[in-house]
Amino acid sequence: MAPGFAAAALLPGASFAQRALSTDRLIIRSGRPEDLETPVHLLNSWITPNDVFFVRSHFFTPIVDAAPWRLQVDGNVESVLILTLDDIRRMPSTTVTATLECAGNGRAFFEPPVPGVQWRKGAVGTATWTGVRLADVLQRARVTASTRYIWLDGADTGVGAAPDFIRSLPIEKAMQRETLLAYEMNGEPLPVSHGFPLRAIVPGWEGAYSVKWLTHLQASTRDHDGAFVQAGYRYPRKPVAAGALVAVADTVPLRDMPVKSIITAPGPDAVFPAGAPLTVAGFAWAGEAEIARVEVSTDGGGTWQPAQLGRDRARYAWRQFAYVWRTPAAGSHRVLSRATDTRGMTQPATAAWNPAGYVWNAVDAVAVHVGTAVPPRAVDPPIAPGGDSALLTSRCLSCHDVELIAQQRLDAAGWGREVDKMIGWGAPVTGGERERLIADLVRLFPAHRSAAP
Ligand code: HEC
Ligand SMILES: Nc1nc2c(c(=O)[nH]1)N[C@H]1C(S)=C(S)[C@@H](COP(=O)(O)O)O[C@H]1N2
Ligand SMILES: [Mo]
Repeated sequence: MAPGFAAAALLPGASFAQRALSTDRLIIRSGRPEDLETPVHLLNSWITPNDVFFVRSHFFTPIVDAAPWRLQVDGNVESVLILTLDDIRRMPSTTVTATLECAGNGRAFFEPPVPGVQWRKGAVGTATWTGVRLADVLQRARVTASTRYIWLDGADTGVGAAPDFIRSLPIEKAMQRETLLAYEMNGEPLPVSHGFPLRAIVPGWEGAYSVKWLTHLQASTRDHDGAFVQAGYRYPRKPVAAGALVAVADTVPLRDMPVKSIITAPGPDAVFPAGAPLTVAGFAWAGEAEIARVEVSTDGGGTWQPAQLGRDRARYAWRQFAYVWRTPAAGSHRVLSRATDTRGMTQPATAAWNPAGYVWNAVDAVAVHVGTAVPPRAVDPPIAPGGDSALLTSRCLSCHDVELIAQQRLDAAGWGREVDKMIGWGAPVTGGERERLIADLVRLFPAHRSAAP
């Protein structure tokens, strides 16, 4: 039986979609589970439309029927709450425009490569979210004074022996006015891929706090002990050497996101006629801080000019920026953007390497060609350079598609760690097969490729 169906059996009232969002406009990093990236040319408005908003889902997308669905609020509370969607819609509603970015956005740019979805620039978007304040729900349940964390769980369940996706939100952030349980995204009911019928929105913090398909909130005096709190979404306490292995004890949970900007136009390797002005545009955001300024360099970082910031703004939303380059000379140029936030932090020239490839926030750069053809580039070898592996087909493709494997850029040691992780999560690999499988992975998906475009 396909794992999707086994998982569905565990959760009455939910079925699991093979792929809930049918779109040919997003970059499919993984079709099953759904990891879909927005190509930068579609990031061209302050609000990102629902049908092009990136999707990041660890497991199969649950299709929840709104009628039997309930949100249960329990744990360290004086009155356990069980709310229907109508109960929630009858509470006072709040609307917040907030940017959501996956902690792994930009992972593909880290060297040496790190395992995980190889996002480039587009695991980020901004939407207007409508729902109720999480604080209002917690007050209704009369959360007791000793509560320090709210555990958030959704209707998705881990495949195989992989752990459930449960996140733990510190009570101070849970009580903030802008922290929502949202049922609408850009004025429409939440799309299935974005968490229908109810999701958390935790503005300013990395995306994984914004738990989708919410079913259960639990107030607790302690942090949750599951893998998505104690192992995932953590960042080294101190800078580490590139490529180092870091013990969990030397990490802290990721929360707020640092200052960052991306150039969305021109796209990579765009060609322009000589003699015409050229607009460099994009977005900048800074977690819980605001953007103070964005600068653009058209000479590879030698000099910087201020960009104009767009008028649209909200406390936790990105700012659009634009810079008109009036007199680009003929030739190829490296155009950069660099944002500074109200905390005084500026994007670094290169992001600090960390084993999970989180928070890539280096100054952004695109190559622009004026009055000239795109210079020929070395062509990367194709993702799957032919060949086959019966072992891979039979042992690795029951829980996810091959693309999640093919996009990695790992060496034998890196593949060994991945295979061991998958065995831990239930991949049926016997001792004798392990080495053959690693050899197949190294042969089929060589490490020394640049990340997929
Ligand atoms: C029992 C289910 C299961 C099997 C079988 C399985 N995987 Fe996975 N795999 C997962 C899950 C769950 C994820 C994580 C999905 C996520 O977090 O987005 C994952 C993710 C991955 C990733 C992405 C990087 C990462 O660590 O998140 C790679 C690479 C991968 N698997 C390789 C393999 C290989 C190679 C095999 C065969 C040995 C395999 N998988 C078999 C469940 C499985
Ligand atoms: N239940 C559940 N919620 C989840 C996830 C998930 O896998 N399961 N992924 C998280 C991550 S890692 C991110 S970045 C955001 C992405 O939200 P989106 O898919 O609406 O863009 O959802 C978060 N909420
Ligand atoms: Mo994420």
